[in-house]
Amino acid sequence: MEAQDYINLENEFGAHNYKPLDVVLQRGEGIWVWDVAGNKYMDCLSAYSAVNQGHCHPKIKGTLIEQSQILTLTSRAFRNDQLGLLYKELCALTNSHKVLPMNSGAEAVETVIKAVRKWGYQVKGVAENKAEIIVCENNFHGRTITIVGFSTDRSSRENFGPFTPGFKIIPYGDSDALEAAITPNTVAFLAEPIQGEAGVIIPPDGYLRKARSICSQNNVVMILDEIQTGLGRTGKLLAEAHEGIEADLTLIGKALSGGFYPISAVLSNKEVMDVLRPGEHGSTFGGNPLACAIARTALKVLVEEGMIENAARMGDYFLSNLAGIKAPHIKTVRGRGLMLAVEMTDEAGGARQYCEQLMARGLLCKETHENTIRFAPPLVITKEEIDWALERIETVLSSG
Ligand code: IF1
Repeated sequence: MEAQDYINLENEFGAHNYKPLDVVLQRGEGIWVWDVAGNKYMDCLSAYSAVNQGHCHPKIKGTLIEQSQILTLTSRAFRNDQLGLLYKELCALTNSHKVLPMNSGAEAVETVIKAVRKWGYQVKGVAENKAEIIVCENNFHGRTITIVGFSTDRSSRENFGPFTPGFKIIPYGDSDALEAAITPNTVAFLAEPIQGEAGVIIPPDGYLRKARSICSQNNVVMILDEIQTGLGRTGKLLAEAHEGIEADLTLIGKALSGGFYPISAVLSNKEVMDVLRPGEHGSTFGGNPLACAIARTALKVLVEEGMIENAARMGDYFLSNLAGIKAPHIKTVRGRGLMLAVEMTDEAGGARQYCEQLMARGLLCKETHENTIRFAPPLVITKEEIDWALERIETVLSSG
């Protein structure tokens, strides 16, 4: 079968909820992937940051094979010998007190919504069904009904209502707006440290620190969604560290899987988690021994192999060189660590065509919204490989 045959199968039998680039991948190793015809590409998307450790990392693969031959799933009706160890290692690494494992990012978000609402009623003393959660414009937290209900993106929410009430939307990066939006019924503030889907939007310096103190002063739970920014992507283990703060609840997912097996987690720095009692929340696959074993190795290689420091160093290098590209249609370049974006002007004719041209030259990346191209390679990328990417990016962006 050739690429077009696979594409035809997807088009005929699959839901059309994506518009992927027409590259059919078959194999991956580190930052590189190969299509069914054997063409090689540099992956500058990393499965939306779920393969920070690089494709098919040998140690994570080893754990997958080993654990899959011993025990894969017990459900939480019974205990397993991997879950407690993952808890302990995650808490030590992130300075958290409690962990709640789920499978997807959206499930982790749903989990904290439940937890902070119950905390609001039982601990803060909010009247029944009155809890409010403050969220930000242009947020992206996942695809469930509740989550898209507080999205401001038309295609995410249009025609999917009615939605869950109890959310208040404020501008991102504006701590005064946060302060003004808080009422006695406010239980939590939920934000991304850097907005990913919105186009790698980095808030003003000091924003998260200010938000942290506003939340503390008002007895509001601060929730940071680090599903995309976490686990080394921005050059720190968690992006909150850039501002020297700790959220009360931190969500991680994506790269916790090492790119192998979905797992997400809620990290709790406060005893909010203790309000959840047996029978109130869970998931069949949440905390399964295969996912836990893989996550333990995924975290271990991230730290032991210096991927976080590499993301910081290589991110600086990538960003300063992107900023040096002279092309008429580049509007701005921004990034932190290896979460980078080039925003093109309205006259450029859309980011998609640039992604297609880069694909033709062996570099895979993805547009977000109309005009922004995102670059987020696995954190194992080297300087020489970034130079290779920059050559192609410069050629393509200069051609428009
Ligand atoms: C898709 C973007 C990335 C996330 C944050 C929660 C979730 C995500 C901050 C939900 C998921 C994804 C999902 C993916 C596209 C994608 C994305 F383009 F939307 F912005 F990563 F860059 N919080 N992000 O970024 O996690 O339930 O998917 O595990 O195709 O929808 P999930």
